[in-house]
Amino acid sequence: MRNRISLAVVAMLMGTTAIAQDNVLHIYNWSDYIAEDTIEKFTEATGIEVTYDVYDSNEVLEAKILAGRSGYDIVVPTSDFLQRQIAAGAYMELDKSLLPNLVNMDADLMAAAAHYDADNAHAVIYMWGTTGIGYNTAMIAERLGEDYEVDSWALVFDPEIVAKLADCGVSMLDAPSEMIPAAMNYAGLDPSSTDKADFEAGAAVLQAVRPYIRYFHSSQYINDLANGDTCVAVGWSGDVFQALYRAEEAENGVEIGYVIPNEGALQWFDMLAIPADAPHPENAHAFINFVMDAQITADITNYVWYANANAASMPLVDPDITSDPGIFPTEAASAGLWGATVYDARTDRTVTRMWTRIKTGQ
Ligand code: N2P
Repeated sequence: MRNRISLAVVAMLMGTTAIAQDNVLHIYNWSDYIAEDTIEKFTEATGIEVTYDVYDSNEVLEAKILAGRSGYDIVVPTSDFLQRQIAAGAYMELDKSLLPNLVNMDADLMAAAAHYDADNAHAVIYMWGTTGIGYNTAMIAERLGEDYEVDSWALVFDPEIVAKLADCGVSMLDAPSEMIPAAMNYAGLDPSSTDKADFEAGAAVLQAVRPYIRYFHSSQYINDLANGDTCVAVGWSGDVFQALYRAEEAENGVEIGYVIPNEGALQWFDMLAIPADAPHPENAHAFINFVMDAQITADITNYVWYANANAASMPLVDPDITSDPGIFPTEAASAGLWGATVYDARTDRTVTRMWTRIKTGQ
C-alpha cells in the first residue's frame, strides 16, 4: 500500500495538480444501493472525489474483477462470489488499523460472513438481505381470489398458479445461483446441493413456468412493480420495498407486498472489498471506514430499505424498517433461511449453461 508521507512528498514536488489527480476514488456498486447524500458527505469529510458506477449482477462484476485492471477501488460482491474471487487473488487484505469503525459491526453477522472470508480479512458487510417475492396485492387478489395468501414459492413455481398471472407480468432475477437453488428448494431438494441431478430438477421447475415469465432482469422490476406494469417479481428485499415506497410517493394506488416464503429463502451478504490492483487503496479504506460510521450506515438503510450489519446504527434506523419482518426477518423466518453455496468454476459453468437454456426457453 502507498504510504501517506511519500504521497505527500510527491504531491509537494509535483504541485497541486498531482494532489487533485490522486485524491479520487472509483466505486463500482449495485444500482439503487446507496443514500442520496452518502458520496457528497464522503467528499465533504475527506476531500476525495468519487466516480460511481453501477451494476445489477454478480456475474458482470466478476468478469471485470477476474480480468483485472478494472480501475475500481471499491466493489461490492455477494459473499459466495467474494470467496471465489479471493481464491483467484482478486482482493487485497484489509489494513484494519485504517478501519477503527469496525467496532460498530455486529459480531454474529460478521462471523456469518467470515464463513466466506476467514477472519473477515478481505471485506466487511455493506448490506444484507433476502431473495423473496414482491407482488401487487390487488392484482393477485383479482386473479387468485381475495383469500389467497401469498406465503409460498408456489406463486412463482407452480405452473397452474403462474399461468393465471402471466397477463399481469411475472419477472425473475437474472441470477442463476439464486434462482436455481430456490427452485431446487421448492422441489424438496437441498438448495445448497451441487449435484447435477438436483440442478436438473431445479431447472425443470423453472422450465415448467418459463412460458408465463415476462422477463429475467435484476433491476428493471423496481419501477415495473411500482408502476403496476408487472404484478410479481422474484426480487431482493430492499428493492421490493423501494418499489413499494416509489408507488406510495407517486400516489398511484399501487400496493406492494414482500414475502419471505414459508419454504425458506436465500440470505445473502454484500461485501465491501478492495481489488488487489486498486489504484487508490488508501482512499478505499477511508471509504469503508466512512460507511461503517453508525449514522452513515443508518442513512443508507433508511434510504434503500436493506438491513445492515452495523450494530451501532440500529438506534438510528427508522423503527418501521427495524420492525419489518421482510427486512429484518423474525427468528422463525431466520431459521428457514439458507446461505449461498460457493460454486467452483466447473459447477458455475454447468449452472450458467442451464440458465441460458432456461432463459431462452430451450
Ligand atoms: C440492490 C441489489 C443488491 C442486492 N439493487 C443484491 N445482492
